[in-house]
Amino acid sequence: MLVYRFALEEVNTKLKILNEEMSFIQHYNPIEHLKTRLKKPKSILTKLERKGLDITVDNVREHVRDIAGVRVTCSFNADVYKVYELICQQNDVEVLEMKDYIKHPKENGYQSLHLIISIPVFMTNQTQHVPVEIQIRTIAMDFWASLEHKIYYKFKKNVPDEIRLELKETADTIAMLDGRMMRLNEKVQMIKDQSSEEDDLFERV
Ligand code: 0O2
Repeated sequence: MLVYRFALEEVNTKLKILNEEMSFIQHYNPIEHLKTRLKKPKSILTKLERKGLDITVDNVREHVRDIAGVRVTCSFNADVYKVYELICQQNDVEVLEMKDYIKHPKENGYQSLHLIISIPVFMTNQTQHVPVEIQIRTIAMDFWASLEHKIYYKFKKNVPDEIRLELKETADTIAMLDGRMMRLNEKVQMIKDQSSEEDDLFERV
């Protein structure tokens, strides 16, 4: 598990640096919050069983690519894609897989951008390329996802239809709210840009 912990720390530091650099240079930070987790051994075994695979080290390495997980929350969906772009631009990162549940939401309403990346971990006598799962979503959708996850496990995956429907409706409301907040932010940005252009003009006159 050690190598996964190292990979997790590397990705966490990388994302923190990118965010702080953007905040310093552009006075804007796309990441609101970062959270890391290492998958528990029991959950790793459950995942292998779910996939119908034998419990071997090779199968874990090849088929369980979310042992190291990072969750990134952003204010707006535009920031989610900005973070994705920043990750893709990193020379030492290879994006192995991307699932866009924002453009293609899941049936239950879940919206999030999922990446599996590979990052090199340099140790004393070897370099290992370690997979890390990165989930990027809005704060509002993260709130929904954490409640939905709890409900899913509370009902042992058999969520009653009435609750399933209500969850879908709340996910749709959140998607609508995310859209409105993003448009509002764009409007504010436009007004700010216009007023700074007017200030410039006034100074030159
Ligand atoms: P846990 O307990 O959170 O780790 P794969 O990993 O590719 O074999 P899958 O399900 O095809 O499996 O990958 P996907 O769709 O990218 O989902 C990976 C993770 O995203 C899940 O991990 C969840 O954490 C989260 N996720 C996916 N769908 C939903 C959803 O509908 N609701 C919520 N709340 N979270 C979701 P695990 O291993 O399933 O679970």
